[in-house]
Amino acid sequence: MKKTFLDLGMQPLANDFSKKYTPSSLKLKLQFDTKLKLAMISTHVKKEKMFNKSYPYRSSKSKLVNIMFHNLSKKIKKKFKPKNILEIGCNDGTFASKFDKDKITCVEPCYDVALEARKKGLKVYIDYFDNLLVKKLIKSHKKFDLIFSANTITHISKIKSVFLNLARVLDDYGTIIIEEPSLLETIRKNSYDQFYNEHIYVFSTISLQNILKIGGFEIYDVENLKVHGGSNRYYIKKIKNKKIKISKRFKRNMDLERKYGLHKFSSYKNFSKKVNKSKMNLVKLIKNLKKKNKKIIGYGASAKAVTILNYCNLKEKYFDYFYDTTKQKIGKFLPGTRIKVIKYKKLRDSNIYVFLGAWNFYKEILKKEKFFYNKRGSFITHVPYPRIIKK
Ligand code: JHZ
Repeated sequence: MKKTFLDLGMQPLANDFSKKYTPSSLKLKLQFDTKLKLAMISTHVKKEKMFNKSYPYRSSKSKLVNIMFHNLSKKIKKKFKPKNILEIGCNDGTFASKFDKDKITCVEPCYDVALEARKKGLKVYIDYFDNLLVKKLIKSHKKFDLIFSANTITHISKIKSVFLNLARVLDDYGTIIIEEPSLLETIRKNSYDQFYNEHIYVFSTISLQNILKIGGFEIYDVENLKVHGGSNRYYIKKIKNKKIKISKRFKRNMDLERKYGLHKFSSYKNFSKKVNKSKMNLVKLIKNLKKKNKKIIGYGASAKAVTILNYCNLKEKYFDYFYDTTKQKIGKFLPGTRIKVIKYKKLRDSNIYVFLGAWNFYKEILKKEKFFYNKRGSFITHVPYPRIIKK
């Protein structure tokens, strides 16, 4: 049974950056599946509408993501010594390019992004990871001994079939490593903006373990990561593979999540109350600044920022523009608003207020904007509660 716990109102497709104004036409509610203990969105958009030629997100844009992938690739080479790797959702090849090109096969459905990965010399199937592609992979490849996927599995609606397919292409003694936003961190940070049309699910260790059982898998280790506002890196094996032991870290994560009540609907109702309060306080903060004629801009036209602005109905009346470094977003409207995304310039004017659309890269941004911060320029964030940050 699915029980609704939060209504995020009308939302646009969070990555639908366009030169034309696109209204928010998607009803977005958050639900809890009482059987799988899984948090998810209520309306699932067709994958072709979300992940296509014009998809703007590029993983290479963040220094932190680059460093994390570099460190992980070193660890994988040392610990697993993989001979045949599959990456699902390789984006522009930021992770895959850290490996020998003949050892890794990639899957990426967004055409332009996939071409960028191919330009790096990678073997990329421009396809969705579905039954058809899995048939192709089985025909032309040996089974994979390591499968990696970052921020992709939660984007696939047919979650059970994903793991059934993974069971078909993974060697019996192989490992799957997936990175996804952490539900526990989402709740702790009150970062409700982790839920939008692309994030169909936000996993807890508890819910992922329940889903995995369906494909004959189990988690054997979990690492907590700071990236993307708090993510988990799950290490997964086939249940029948008894060579690998279940780590203490996995058990600790499960215990902590139970302590926070992630297996109980009442916890989601509490989260919902906190989110409503956060919305009220952010709206108040922004409106007060506007009453004082302050200029407010956004920094980082992230999918998360789109979700916040649409949920709080804080649009062009309040924000002059959003800065972003992504070529594919510049000159376009932030989805569901008439706020223009413009090419990023170093912050100079310390009288303006800068809303952190990319709050998850706060440390990286602070380093870049030392001048602004040292001149007592003001940032605004909603995480973990709405406030102004200044030196
Ligand atoms: P960022 C995307 O979400 C979409 P988003 C996707 N669904 C997902 O799961 C995660 O990524 C992984 C810009 N920026 O990474 C770049 C600057 O301009 O938080 C991005 O447009 N200057 C696949 O969109 C945006 O901010 C900077 O200094 O929520 C950040 O988006 C930095 C650091 C970023 O992901």
